[in-house]
Amino acid sequence: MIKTNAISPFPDQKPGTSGLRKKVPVFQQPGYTEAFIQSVFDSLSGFEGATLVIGGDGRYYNREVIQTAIRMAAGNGFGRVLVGRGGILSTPAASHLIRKNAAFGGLVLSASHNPGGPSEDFGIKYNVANGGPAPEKITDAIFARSQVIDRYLIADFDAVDLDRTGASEAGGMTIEVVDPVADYADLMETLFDFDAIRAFIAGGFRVTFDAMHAVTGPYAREILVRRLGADPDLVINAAPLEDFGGHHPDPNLVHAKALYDTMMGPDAPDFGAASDGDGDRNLIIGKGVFVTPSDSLAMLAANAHLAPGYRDGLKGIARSMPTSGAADRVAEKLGVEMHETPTGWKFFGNLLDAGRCTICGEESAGTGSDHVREKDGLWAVLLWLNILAARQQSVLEIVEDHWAEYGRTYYSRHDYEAVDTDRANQLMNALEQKLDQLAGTEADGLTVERADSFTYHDPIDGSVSRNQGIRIFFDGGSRLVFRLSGTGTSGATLRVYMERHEPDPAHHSQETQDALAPVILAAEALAGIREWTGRDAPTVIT
Ligand code: G16
Repeated sequence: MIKTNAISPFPDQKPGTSGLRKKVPVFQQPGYTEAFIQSVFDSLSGFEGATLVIGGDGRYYNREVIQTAIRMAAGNGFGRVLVGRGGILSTPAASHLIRKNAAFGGLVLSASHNPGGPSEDFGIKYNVANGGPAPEKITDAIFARSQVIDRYLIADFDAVDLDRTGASEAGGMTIEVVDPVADYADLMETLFDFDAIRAFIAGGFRVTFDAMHAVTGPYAREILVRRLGADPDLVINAAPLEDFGGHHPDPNLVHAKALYDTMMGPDAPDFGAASDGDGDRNLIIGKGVFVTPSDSLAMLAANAHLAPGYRDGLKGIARSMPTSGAADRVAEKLGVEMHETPTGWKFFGNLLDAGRCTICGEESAGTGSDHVREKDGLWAVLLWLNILAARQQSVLEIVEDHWAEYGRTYYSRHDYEAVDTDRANQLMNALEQKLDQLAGTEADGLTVERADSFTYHDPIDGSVSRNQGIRIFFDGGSRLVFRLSGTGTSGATLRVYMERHEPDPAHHSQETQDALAPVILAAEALAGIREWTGRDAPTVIT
């Protein structure tokens, strides 16, 4: 039986950089989750009888929302849902399932790298038929609908047993609980030379992977341990937990500090990596060397042809605007297109669909390719391993070779988290007001060459996205970017991105913050960060 339940709109259901992210108690308000899912369905058309993929990162409240989403899919007329066993699907695995099964779309339940638990974060994201996050025109429609929604449709049937794979019928719909790992692992085998990686590992190359008690544990065990022979004791925190063991499942130098310390220690394995809550981010650390995400994108792009899936070369490279220009130098050398998009993986979708780029990446620890339409943490790990196995070198050798050839781009991001929202907006407005007058002026020793607010013109569908961050370019090639995060759930997070290119190998071994000191000083001089935020120092430096 399908019920129509009356509901009132919630004012705060505007999807951010990657879907709707709120604290669990917000989602637990009566009707809140239902209102958002119904707003998603009401913004789509033509899904009668079609397939919907549903899965999440296993965080607190995942199972409850999955049951609701299944019943609402039936209530709204979907013909079939595919659900990951245990309610689990990593974000890239969900993207692959949508594509492989020609699904209409998918609901991905995740707040990514944000903490989980009864008073922590939850999230819902809608992905379209290409497997990628819904583009802005759909997220805008979802928000508009959420402001006037007055009812939701839900079928009435018993909770689905999420822990047993197999198909059942309920509410006029087929419900298939599927192995969350197998299809994804098989896809990875088509892209990478598993024999070479297995032989490399068997030859003594030691790999450690920190799943951060999040979704990638089962994927890492199947792929790295069972299929590639990595030491199971070095795949750590591999049991997914609803609260990620009380940590932030954010693979950066703050939240994956234990891995970093291991990799800098005397008995470090040869290769260390971590992934986030939903498995789309990656952290890469070689023995004694951290690879910044911006550098990782450039190095993966420069060497991708060594993996079977990319043997024919790249069609192009894309990066988000705040990501460093390191990959641009690779694109130039390869003679392929380089695209600069706003922050948000959704902006890569059109380029990938149109065959305008093969590899994409972001400074926020995301890298991926046209194999799915999401960034993909384990994919990045496997491409690194494939390159290492093919070149028979260490991470450090590959990094130093790359810098010697292309120069080193020093890069860092300073985050000021949970800042008062009004103050953060005022800081951005004040900067914006003076953009026109900045060229030629000096900021604590650096001269501004030009400054603007980034606008993206999508070359495929012609859409225009404005106000995507403030860029300040200095004489000599350094760059500063200011933006407010679209993924936080408390107050505002100010992100300040700094980069400086250094061509001379004699200057490639500076400490990053030292190398960027002039740009850091210029940021304070231009934006008055201390005064606006009331903070003396960033919350997180990556
Ligand atoms: C999401 C988006 C990414 C973005 C990141 C940070 O990642 O998919 O494209 O770079 O957020 O965004 P912001 O700077 O607005 O916080 P994830 O891994 O959180 O889904």
